Formats: sequence, C-alpha cells, structure tokens
Amino acid sequence: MNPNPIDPPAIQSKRYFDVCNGDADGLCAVLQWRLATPAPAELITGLKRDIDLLGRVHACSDDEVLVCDLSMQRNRPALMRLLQSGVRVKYFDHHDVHHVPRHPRLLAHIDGSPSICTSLLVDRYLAGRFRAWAVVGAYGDNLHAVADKAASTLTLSAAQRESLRQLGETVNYNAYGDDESDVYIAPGKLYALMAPYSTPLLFLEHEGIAHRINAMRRADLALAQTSPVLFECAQGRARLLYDAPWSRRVMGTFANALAAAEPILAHAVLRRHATGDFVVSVRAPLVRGSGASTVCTRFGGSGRAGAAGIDHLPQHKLGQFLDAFATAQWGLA
Ligand SMILES: [Mn+2]
Repeated sequence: MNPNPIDPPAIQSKRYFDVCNGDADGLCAVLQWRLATPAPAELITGLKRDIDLLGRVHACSDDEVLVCDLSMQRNRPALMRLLQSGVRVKYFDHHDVHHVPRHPRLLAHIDGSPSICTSLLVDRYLAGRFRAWAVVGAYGDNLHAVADKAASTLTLSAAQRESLRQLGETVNYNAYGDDESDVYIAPGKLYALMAPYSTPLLFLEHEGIAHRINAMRRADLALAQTSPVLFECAQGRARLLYDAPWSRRVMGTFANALAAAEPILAHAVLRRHATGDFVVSVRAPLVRGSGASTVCTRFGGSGRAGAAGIDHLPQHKLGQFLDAFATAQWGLA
C-alpha cells in the first residue's frame, strides 16, 4: 500500500495537424496519407485562395504537421518557425519554390514539373496504395492526360473512370469562392464526408453530396459560357465575368473547361469587382503546359506552370496584363 501516491507528471500527447489546400488535389493528398497512416489529426484547410494556412498551426515540440498542396514559397516563414520549435513536418507540393530548406525535421517531396500534382506525389510515396483518390486529385488539377495514365493502372470501367474525373472536377470547383458562403460546403466538411472511404467509388456510392455539388457546377458553367470575350489574339483569349456568387464559384472550373475545349490556346478569365479591379485565372495552352505562373507573378499573383491566378489586378493594370498575356512565351517558362 502506498499512502502517499505521487501522480506522474501529465504527459502532453503528440498532436497531428494536416494542412492543405481545400481543392481536390489538396484534400485527396491528405486523404491518401491518413488512410495509410491513421491518426486523430486536426485538419486545417480553406478555400482555394487561402494559401497562407501554415501560419494558423499552433504546434509544439514533437507534434507532427503534414502539409499538402500549399506553396512552400508562401508558407516558408511559418514552416521555419515550426521546424525551429521542434515540430516535425512532412511537406508534399508541386508549386514553384526557389529553394527547399534542409532540416533534420523536414521531409519534403516537392516537384514543380507540369505533369505532377500533390496527390500523385503522395501516391508515389505510398506506392499507389490509394491510387483512385490520387486520380481524383489529378483530374481536379486539370491534369487529364496524367490522370488517365494513373487511372489506366487500376481496374476501372470507362464509366468508373468518368466518375472519378467528374468527382475531381466537382471537388475542385467546390473550393472556389470569396468566402464559405459562396460554396456549397466548406472544404473541411467535405473532407470529413470523404475521409471514411478507402476509394472514391465507395464514397460516390454512399454519399449524395458530390452529385448535388456537380449539379450546381453545371448550372454555374452554363452561365459562364454566356460571358463575353474581352480580348483575343493569335495565341489566346480572355473572357470577362461580372462579380456574383456563381462567378466566384465557377471561375477556375470555367478556365479549366476553356483550356480543355481549346487546348492550343492560352485562356484568361477575368472577374470584375464592383471596385473595377479584377481577379484573374490564367491557363497555359494545355498542349504546351507552362507559362501561366510567369505571367501571373508579374502582377503579384502565383500558381503553377499550367494554371495560375492573380487575386488583385488593379483596373489601371488591365492593359499591361493583356499585353503580357498576348506576348507570353507559353511552353518555355
Ligand atoms: Mn495542386
């Protein structure tokens, strides 16, 4: 008998944080990881435009952070702070970064080539264990040829592959908006519905939400197709949308649809705010695959080789932007 037991010191248990872009590629990247490595992780995600997410993580020594599909360039200060405070970080991404830091607590799989996305980087790391989800992520990022190739390694009917494509495009669409009131469901809540399913086909079979979001996507796309051409040149075309919840949701999807419909052209979709300033999505010609981020970074934007955007293009810079778009060296940058 011990009359005077001493409680052991409280041990702070290790915490897990999953941080990702709220589009299909980001969500499907984390999903594959968590199917392979289950843990009670806190998900930190947002809309497509919420890219400075790592700063929202309050982790301490020995906690683990998984980061997927978020620009390391944009999140570098928060990344360094976490590493210096003893946090372990696994980082998968395909956005441009000047320099990947070397740190004993950082595992980084960064590849900015136009034929890869974050879901496929995780798929590669996991040796294809949850590949159907990676295929959904790749379709969501408009990497159709790459997604088709990955899908061809699975036993899928043509109809099943088409379902994965539509799901990728639908989950991607659901991430676009100025705030959560624009979108059908917050990306984090959509993730929670997807997470229990080891394959996207099971998710589609048991949950109706993707079908409901897809109906909204089709209606928004039909409206976008009626938008005027703002500018046209030999190598591309720019369309103009007015600002409304539907245009905020469909902008990126519309840009992807235009790129798929006319793959030899570059495409820009501009949405005009009430202030007169613009939000811009740019797609490189699909057949060449690069140049979009080069155009957008000149105007304070960011993105990937094939797809990029500008959050705020002042009205007086419209002419400069259209010049840059018309004279861009697609496929070289
Ligand atoms: Mn991505």
